[in-house]
Amino acid sequence: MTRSQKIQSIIEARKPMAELAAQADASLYEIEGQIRKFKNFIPIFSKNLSPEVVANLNALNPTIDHLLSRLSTEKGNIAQLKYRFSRPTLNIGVVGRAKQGKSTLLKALSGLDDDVIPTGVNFCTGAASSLSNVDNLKAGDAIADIEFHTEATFLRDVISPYWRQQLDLGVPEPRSLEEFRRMVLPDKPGEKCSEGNVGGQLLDELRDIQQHLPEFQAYLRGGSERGVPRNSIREFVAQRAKGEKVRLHRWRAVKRANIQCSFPVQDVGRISFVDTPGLGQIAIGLEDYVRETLGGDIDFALFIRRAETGNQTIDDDIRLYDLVAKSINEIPLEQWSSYIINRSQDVAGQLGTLRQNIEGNRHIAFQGGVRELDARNDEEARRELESLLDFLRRSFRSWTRIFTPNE
Ligand SMILES: Nc1nc2c(ncn2[C@@H]2O[C@H](COP(=O)(O)OP(=O)(O)O)[C@@H](O)[C@H]2O)c(=O)[nH]1
Ligand SMILES: [Mg+2]
Repeated sequence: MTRSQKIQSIIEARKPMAELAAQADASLYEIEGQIRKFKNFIPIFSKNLSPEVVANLNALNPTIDHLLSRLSTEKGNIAQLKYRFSRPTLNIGVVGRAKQGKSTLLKALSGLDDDVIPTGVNFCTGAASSLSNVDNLKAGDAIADIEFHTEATFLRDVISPYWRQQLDLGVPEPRSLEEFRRMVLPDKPGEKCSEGNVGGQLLDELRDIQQHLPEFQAYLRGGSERGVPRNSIREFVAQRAKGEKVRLHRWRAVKRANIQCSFPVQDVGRISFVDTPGLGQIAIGLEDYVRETLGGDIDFALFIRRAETGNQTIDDDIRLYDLVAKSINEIPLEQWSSYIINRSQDVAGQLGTLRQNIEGNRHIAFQGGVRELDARNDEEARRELESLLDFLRRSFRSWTRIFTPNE
């Protein structure tokens, strides 16, 4: 079976689940309607009933409201599943801290170059982007739709998180962009800052955003710019221009880039990769995206971390895992993730400890396995994609259990 056939078979295998989700959605809608009807009848029939019965019926109201609110949450979850299962592409996302080789791995898997998937020594990916393989472009070509923040979403998603971090800045959170632009930020975090050294880094980053606001402010108009050609994509998504010397700032205004490309790698079929900037102390606003949206955007998460000498603690991995897990309620993250240790020649001996720490931790689990590869080795990366597809083909079959837990 060719790779694109495998991908197609995964996409087909989940269509019945989209149908089950639609049926579940219809049932919930019906139940909700009946409960509302009952609630509305109480005052109408009360006229003919004894005060005691009326009091008993009215006492049911809080329970009814609670039920209705639970139903509404449940409907939201089901809608997310329906969307996920009826998607015409297989979406694979990379998650990890900055500089772990996320973009490098996606480059190897797709065959795309740095114009479309920027990588670099200096925090290169700025904005989250999805890269979809289409067949109406020349191999290697790409064209992007860039979605921008409005002033309001920029304040909410990018600026506000800095005030949620207890930096004790001594200035109130800005209510408008103009207020942010004119605000005098302190030289260092206040005494009540509970973030330690990180507090100073965060404040520097906030100051950096403020200083460079003139370079991207004009883009904070919402909507999207369509048809951005291949050679301009980097200006919207990367933190550095090619060669990594010149800093770029437009990515700050970008909510997301949707890039259509023709992957130079043969036979990848209807696949989409989602590249995310590094999560960690920096780029805190991105955490909201990961927690709220990522589970809807991707079918499978590849956690990736570079093997390094020294520190093999996994606190950050656990934090990231929890964040991604929250983005979808119905399917445990364990079922749609694997952990990749990005190995390089120089630290081969260190892998054991990291692997033990990951595999030995009860809080995190990866049914796709804990795997080792060199993200810069195209052959190895592509072999990994092959085993991932085989895993997905096996595992999607068992997912119908979400809707029929007793079988
Ligand atoms: N030595 C070494 N460098 C790597 C490895 N993987 C990626 N890099 C380099 O590390 C830098 C960061 O990689 P990138 O893919 O941009 O990381 P991302 O921030 O996770 O997307 C780049 O300069 C890569 O060439 C690896 O396994 N070993
Ligand atoms: Mg990157």
